[in-house]
Amino acid sequence: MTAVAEVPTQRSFVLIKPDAVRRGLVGAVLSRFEAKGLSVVALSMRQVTEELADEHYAEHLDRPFYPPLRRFITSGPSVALVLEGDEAIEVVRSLNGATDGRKAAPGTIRGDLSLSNRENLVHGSDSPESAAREIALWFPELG
Ligand code: IDP
Repeated sequence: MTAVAEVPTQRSFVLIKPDAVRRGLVGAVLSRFEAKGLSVVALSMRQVTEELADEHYAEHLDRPFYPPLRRFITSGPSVALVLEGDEAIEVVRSLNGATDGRKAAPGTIRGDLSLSNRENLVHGSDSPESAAREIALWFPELG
């Protein structure tokens, strides 16, 4: 009998960023994830503090783009989510599109709705390890 590869059910941490809230795109962004078949496990509107920004983006603290990124991510409320589904981490990344909205493929959230490398509407965990770290940071009650 041929072994069938298991498709892992995963959880991804997603942040709908302040530009999306300001532009009235929370519903449009969330709809894409729901329409794909991902389930909302947790959802919370948050004003990101500088401390939370530094923890969330710990790997980027020394990058030249970090100070303006921190100003942006703390510039207004965001919507934090945990989404669950088959291969949710990669599925979310592919729905989000490339980091730079100008280069992101049409059909992706960033490709259709963003013209910016910084104000790119949405964050999604980039690996199972990042997802576990980010979910514990943002939603410790899920642990
Ligand atoms: P990702 O969000 O697509 O995973 P990362 O490289 O993890 O991309 O960068 C985190 C965030 O930092 C990006 O989503 C974007 O908002 C911002 N960022 C990344 N690179 C640049 C840059 O070169 N200029 C300005 N902002 C950037």
